[in-house]
Amino acid sequence: MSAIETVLKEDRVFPPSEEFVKQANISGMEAYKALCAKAEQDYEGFWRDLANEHISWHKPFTQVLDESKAPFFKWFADGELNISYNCIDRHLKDKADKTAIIFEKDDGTSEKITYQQLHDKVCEFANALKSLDVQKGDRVIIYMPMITEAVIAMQACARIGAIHSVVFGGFSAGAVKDRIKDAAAKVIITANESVRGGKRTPLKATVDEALANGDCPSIEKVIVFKRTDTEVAWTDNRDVWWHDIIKGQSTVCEPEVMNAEDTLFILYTSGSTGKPKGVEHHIGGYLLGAILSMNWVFDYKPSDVYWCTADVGWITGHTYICYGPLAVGATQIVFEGVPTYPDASRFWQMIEKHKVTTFYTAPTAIRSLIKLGADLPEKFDLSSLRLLGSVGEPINPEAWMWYYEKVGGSRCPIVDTWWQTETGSNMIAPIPGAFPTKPGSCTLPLPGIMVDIVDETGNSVPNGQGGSLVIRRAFPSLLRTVYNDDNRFVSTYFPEEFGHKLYLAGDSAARDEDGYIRIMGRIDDVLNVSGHRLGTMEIESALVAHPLVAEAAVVGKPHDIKGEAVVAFVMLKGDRPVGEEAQKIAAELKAWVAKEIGKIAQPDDIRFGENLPKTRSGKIMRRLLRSLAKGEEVTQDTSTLENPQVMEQLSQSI
Ligand code: 7RM
Repeated sequence: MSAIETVLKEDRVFPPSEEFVKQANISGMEAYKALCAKAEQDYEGFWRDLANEHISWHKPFTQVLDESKAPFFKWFADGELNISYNCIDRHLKDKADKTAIIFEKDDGTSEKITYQQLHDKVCEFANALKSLDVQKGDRVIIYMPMITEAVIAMQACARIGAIHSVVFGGFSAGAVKDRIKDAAAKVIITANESVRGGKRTPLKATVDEALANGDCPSIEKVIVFKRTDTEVAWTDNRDVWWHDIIKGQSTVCEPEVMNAEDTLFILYTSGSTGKPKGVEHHIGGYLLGAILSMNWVFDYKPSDVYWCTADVGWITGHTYICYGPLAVGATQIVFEGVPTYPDASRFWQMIEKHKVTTFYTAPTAIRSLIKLGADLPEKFDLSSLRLLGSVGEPINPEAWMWYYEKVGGSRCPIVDTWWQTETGSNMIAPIPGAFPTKPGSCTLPLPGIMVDIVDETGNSVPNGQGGSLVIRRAFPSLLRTVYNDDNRFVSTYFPEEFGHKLYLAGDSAARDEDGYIRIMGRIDDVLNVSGHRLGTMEIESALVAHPLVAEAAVVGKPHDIKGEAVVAFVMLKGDRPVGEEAQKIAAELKAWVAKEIGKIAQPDDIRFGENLPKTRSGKIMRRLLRSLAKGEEVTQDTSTLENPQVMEQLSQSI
């Protein structure tokens, strides 16, 4: 059976229960089809009505979509709003005392804050930022643990019109430095330490390292939140404590009136070439995507206790922690810890404790929890759950079934949500009160999202055939550009090969006989390790920056828990190392990559060859390396190789 046939053979179908359908925001397939039909017939009218219904505008827009500079699209371009007002202030008249955030610390204690308290804290911090001369349009880096203050910092930036760029707390000094420089950020917000899984990570020291040697001249201030009692090195005139700068600040800060097309944030993500790209999202369209998916996909109800386990360092944490849940006025959990601490029942224990109704996590977490304790969920009362979500990578049918039966009690629909940093919000996902679901399929596109699967010429492929996933029309939450690099935006996402007209997602996919979509994986050199996006080029650049390394090629291989694991093929400048020497250098290179990029990029497997397999024209044969990484018998003809003897060397793990 071909890969596509294997993927499409799934025939288990799970319709939502009658009870779920009855209470759903969108009930039944007809309701879904009616929305799709409206989008087909009157695309602009469809988005106009939704934007008017769901967003509180300071000044209403008159123009819906401006395509005059395509693919640089504008949405609601003359509208004015503030996203922090939409996430907080507009709830105060009837939900001031409703819990906005339940913060669960690593140690298992928790604290709640109401919408009124969130308002006051965001205003205080926004005023503090202003006192440091942070102005509309300035870039602010946020390098924080998963604590309420990370959300407060993001909301405060949005409130005063500063552009935030959150850097995941697991990234190294080198990665922090690259992002500060690309964004020319004025301020960085961090904490002395983060606390996860009982372990502390020194964030402030990493910031110091990034800023050392005057490498980041744009940075004027470092704001440090005191998460633990650990002392940190201090640079007077540059470093300020969070608790000091909020002292005496007013709890009122008028939201800055922003244009719908002003930039909300930049979030760096890996691509197939070069350094990470600064994906740029603008306020109005992004907010609409976040709200609609909360209602359509997460079937949001005011009584929900919503929990997305992502980190705010990724897009999922932006849209489904910082903005989406707050924009609809939800009560949500912000979790500082990890799923396996103090043990593998942490998630289930927290669902019982906080009576979580809506739970959104990643397949890699589900797979690791199955491995560590498949029977643990039944020890807890998970009856509060009514909806489960999955994001970040394809979910294998076995993990889907376990999630459905053991966690959801065969009662909760699973929304397998396909989307990307670039799309801002869910694109292909079940509408849980309308669609029957199938394990491993993200099902059908949301209303108004013109998804297609095409061949090299841009023509749709028939059901059952694989192709490249594209989106045929611009939609509000799509990225607007790559920060400082309009050319890269066009060539990556609206390439020439499709006449600059189709948004190219970079994934391959296929539809089954019902039109249900299955994502097969990336078509470019991007790996997905535990749901984290990593460019093979980035890891290769880090490796060749090591003094011993002459050349390196990185590929992925399938991994039970992580989805994909990183395999690096390395040629040293000196002789090919063997035995203990090889082990020592491999360990050194792993540590090096962790330091250059972050632990998530560390190769699982390093193999040394006296060369890499190349064609006679000098191209590294990646397809061959992928076979070697998987431990497959290499059936390809290697006779055209410049250096066939290296195949034997590179087939061995050390
Ligand atoms: C949200 C997020 C995007 C890439 C994307 C895919 C993969 C994400 C799914 C998925 C299969 C899914 N943003 N991906 N969700 N593959 N099914 N439900 O993950 O920018 O970090 O990554 O992740 O390859 O292109 S991301």
